[in-house]
Amino acid sequence: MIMKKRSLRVGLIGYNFMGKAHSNAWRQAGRFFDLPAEIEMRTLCGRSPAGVNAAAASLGWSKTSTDWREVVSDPVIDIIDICTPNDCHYEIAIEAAKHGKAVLCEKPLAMNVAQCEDMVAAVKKAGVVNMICHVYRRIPAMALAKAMIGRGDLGDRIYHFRARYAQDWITDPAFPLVWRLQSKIAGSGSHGDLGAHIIDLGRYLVGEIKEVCGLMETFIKERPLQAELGAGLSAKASSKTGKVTVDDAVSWIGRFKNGALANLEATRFAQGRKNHITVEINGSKGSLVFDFEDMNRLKFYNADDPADARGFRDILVTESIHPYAGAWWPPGHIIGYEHTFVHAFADFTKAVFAGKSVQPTFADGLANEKVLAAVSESAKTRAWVRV
Ligand code: SOE
Repeated sequence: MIMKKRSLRVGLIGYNFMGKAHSNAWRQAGRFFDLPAEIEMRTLCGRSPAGVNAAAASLGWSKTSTDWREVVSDPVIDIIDICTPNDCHYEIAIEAAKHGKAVLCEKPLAMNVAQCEDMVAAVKKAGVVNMICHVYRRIPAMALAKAMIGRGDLGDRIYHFRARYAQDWITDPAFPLVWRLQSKIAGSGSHGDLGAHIIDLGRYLVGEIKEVCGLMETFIKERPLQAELGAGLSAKASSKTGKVTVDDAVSWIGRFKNGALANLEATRFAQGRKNHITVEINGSKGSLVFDFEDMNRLKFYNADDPADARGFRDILVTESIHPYAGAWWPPGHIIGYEHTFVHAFADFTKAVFAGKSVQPTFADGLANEKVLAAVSESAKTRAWVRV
């Protein structure tokens, strides 16, 4: 369905850490990218009336609601953006699709493969544009890596995809049992929260994954219950305790359909690692290396360089010819975390206007979920599992 409107109205469900990142991106996308439609930040939705009103005032939303059903059925809204905890994605996305809204959903897409399948079927049936928020695909260095691999800079074979996503915000055993540590709300722990992102990068850069063999660990099995949620990922503990029902860390190896080997790790127990994503890809003619803490750079080794001058070259991905970079600042004036959301939302807005979904779609969310499920099964059964 091609949009005729010159203005697209957004309803955002959820206003914590991700809600803030999404609000910023909705505000910035049309200011830095040439979009075919104006974005109107119409309604912010959340459970607490005081919380949602305060968030709307500071983040720039015109209206508020405490009832997501009211927002998804509001005829003036074109786009529903879902930033809630994982257990709500399913119901909200399906209802939004039924009401003909374009849907943007945080990752992981849902709690399990069956839910993801239903969500893919719902957006397909409704013919609505859909996207899952794996924003790290839109780091200019990652988009450049994709282009370089596509044009053969690493050769005609990829041998290895190695990726690690490491954080340390729950290493203190006194850190409370927030929703991200409860399987009934989050589905899984570091696996779906962090691992999903690097699985998505692997599929984006190298291809589909065929089989996996993994292990998972929950280092701290009991924690104080949450008394109060704070800003960002912080929370206050109460005196009662409860069981941690998700993984703290996961490691796995696997094989892509094209024969490349996968080696991935996601953990929230890497002291000193705050939001550390590293990727290394080795091909028959070269390698690429990326580190999110230095996200404006991509390292490239070209085996065809003269033998006495071979080595990793350091590409500062801020030239106007680089993906997304031209929309921002002159070369060398670097960008950060929040820009990845702006890039995704600019592309999504263009897609909604054109009536064509843009990657990563809900189908990618489903494909990622199948890998997550296969790794979980492998960790449980201690065997290789086909995806
Ligand atoms: C918390 O671990 C978190 O906010 C994730 O939920 C995001 O997906 C990740 O990109 C940053 O860390």
